[in-house]
Amino acid sequence: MLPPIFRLTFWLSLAALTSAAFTPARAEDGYRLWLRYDRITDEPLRARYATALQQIVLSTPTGVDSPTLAMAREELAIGLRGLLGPEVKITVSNRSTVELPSWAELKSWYDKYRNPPEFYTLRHEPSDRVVISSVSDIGVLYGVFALLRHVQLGLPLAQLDTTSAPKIQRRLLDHWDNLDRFVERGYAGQSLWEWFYLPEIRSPRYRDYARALASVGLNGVVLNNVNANALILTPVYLRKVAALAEEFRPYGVRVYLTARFSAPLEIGGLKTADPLDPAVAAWWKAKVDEIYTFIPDFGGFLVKANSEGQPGPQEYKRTHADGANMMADALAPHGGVVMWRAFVYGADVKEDRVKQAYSEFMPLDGKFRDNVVLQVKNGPLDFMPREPFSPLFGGMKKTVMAPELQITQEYLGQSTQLAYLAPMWKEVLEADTFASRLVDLDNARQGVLIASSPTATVAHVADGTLHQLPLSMIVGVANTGSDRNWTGHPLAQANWYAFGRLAWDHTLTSEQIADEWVRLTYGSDPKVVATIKKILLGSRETVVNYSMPLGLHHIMAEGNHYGPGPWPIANTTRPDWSPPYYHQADALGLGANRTATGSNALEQYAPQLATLWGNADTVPENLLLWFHHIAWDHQMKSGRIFWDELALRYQQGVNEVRVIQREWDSLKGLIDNERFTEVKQRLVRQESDARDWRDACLLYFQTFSHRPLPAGVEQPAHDLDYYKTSVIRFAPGHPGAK
Ligand code: BDP
Repeated sequence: MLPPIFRLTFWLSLAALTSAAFTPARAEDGYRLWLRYDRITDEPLRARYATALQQIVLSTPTGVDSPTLAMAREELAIGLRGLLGPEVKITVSNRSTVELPSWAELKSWYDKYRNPPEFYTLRHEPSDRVVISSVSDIGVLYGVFALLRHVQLGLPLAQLDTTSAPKIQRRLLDHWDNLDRFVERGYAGQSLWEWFYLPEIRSPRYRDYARALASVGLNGVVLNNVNANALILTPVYLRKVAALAEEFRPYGVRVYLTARFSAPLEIGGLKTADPLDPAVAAWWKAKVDEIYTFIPDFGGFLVKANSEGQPGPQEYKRTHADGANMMADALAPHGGVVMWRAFVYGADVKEDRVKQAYSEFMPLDGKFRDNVVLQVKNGPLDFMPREPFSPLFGGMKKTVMAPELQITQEYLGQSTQLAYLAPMWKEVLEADTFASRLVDLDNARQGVLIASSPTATVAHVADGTLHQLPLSMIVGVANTGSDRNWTGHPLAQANWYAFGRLAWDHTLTSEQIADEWVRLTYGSDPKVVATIKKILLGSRETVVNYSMPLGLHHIMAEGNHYGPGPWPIANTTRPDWSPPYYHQADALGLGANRTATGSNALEQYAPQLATLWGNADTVPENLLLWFHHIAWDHQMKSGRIFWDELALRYQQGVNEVRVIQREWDSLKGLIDNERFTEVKQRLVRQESDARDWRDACLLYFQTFSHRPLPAGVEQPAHDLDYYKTSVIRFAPGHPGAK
């Protein structure tokens, strides 16, 4: 097999060859993602770049070459050759001739602000040299990707000079991948990890995957499913994990694993997994020491405990903190962390499910070790198309919290429908928790390395600035798989890209990220850029409109979570898995009353928010049914009654898909036929799915409202029974699909 660098080169040069030689008819399969490096067609621009970029200096304190710098040089050489043509002289040096803060000074910033040295500085010198510097090799690699992005986007050279540092330290993808390569809630084929063939046989995709991660600044990956199998912790699998870690390492990507809490019983021969039992703690310590002999830079464990049937400390009458701290103590000497998930809710608990995580974890604030991160889904329920932010972000003050976002579109049309998720994530990251302001304003004003806004948004919790905690992390549940284009839906690549860019810098806007991604992926034709951007930016709201508008949630089909299913689930022992638990439809109206007269989930938010959201007239309309039971004839802001508004929102969602279809059709001939057709076909399916959502939900809710559909809403194609009995079988990504 070719050494990795050549595999990469071979793959890229093949791509360049096919693109140059067979432009009109080439098979455009999407494999190259946003790293295409096609020749710049604007000749004056290309010539300007070619002159300015004749010499590139990669500058680090040591100036010594390394595997990471080798990747950086290779990437630059391939990228600039593809984009500009002539060969570029690339050197590694320890001398930066431009005026930079001293290395020592830069390093002290990092020590002060706790960020690892991953920043980069780009300088274009008058002598037509570009210097990319950092205190670390990985920082230089990030700088290389930034330079290539700059050129790909055709930005002016005058704007090249920048310093950029990640706002969040650990920026991770979580894979819900099983050892048999089934991906739970994965819609892009099988797992990328070929466990059977590892460690000897290594797919070139491993490097390409890590390269894609590094290109957007992601630096960690949890390889396996939160519904974990303890076998991953046995030496046979650790050797395989070590092989993946080796492939990823030059790209600055560290490997993490999920740890099954009952592993001491399953693979350790112990009789208990009680975290306070010394033998259990000793077993984990030995296991962790062993892991580090295989993977010296192992990142740590992710744990789903006492949730949806997963084992945990509560089986031994211990707290989540007892469990997390026991593992954290084993990892601490090696610099590893424990990500403990807050996604817990009990089968027997009577409390409103959306309140349970807060009730469970708030009393534990301050009880976790420094190297424990509480991993909190963005909303209090479960990745719905729209949720308010989880109240834990505003509540806990002494616990490091990592927002967990879902890149894979479990509840937003999976890989069949289009939903660009950056606007959803921004909504959460920018939400003001109204938590007490602890930000050091003076530092914020001066420092480029900490957030400049004094508000207490979820982003300020995530980047650690709000409570000045020593660690910061953000996590996205991956949407990648073995499909040739990585993500199934060609436009879902934008979500992978957007997650990485936001993890690096949460102040970027959805629009900026969409603009970048479209240009990198489809080229800079103004009509193509404007059209795809417009389609992307509105797409998440469109899915909300035709599936769960006005704050509706959890009304999807049972099990596969794909289509509509607002009716009760037959024979379930879990009322909290049945949609009426959430929508509470009755003769009076619709929606969950979470005000003081209902479950009072509002009490978990800051008083300012509880007041604002506790009133049906002041709560944002898009969260109305999350917090209120609304009468069918309630007057809405539009002047319509609620029932009519609801019906028209569903119709609006369908209409918007039709607009997207027309806009996409206008791109025929302007982009390659392969990706054009793939998206076009998916949009046909999306329009039909949107009608199903509208019809099934309105017919079902109509059995309570007893009102006619207002003018402008199309009549359903079938009766309610048809939708109730149309069960989708063998849907992808559904564990235990039948
Ligand atoms: C739910 C998924 C389930 C996951 C669970 C989790 O349906 O497959 O195991 O989240 O996050 O959304 O643990």
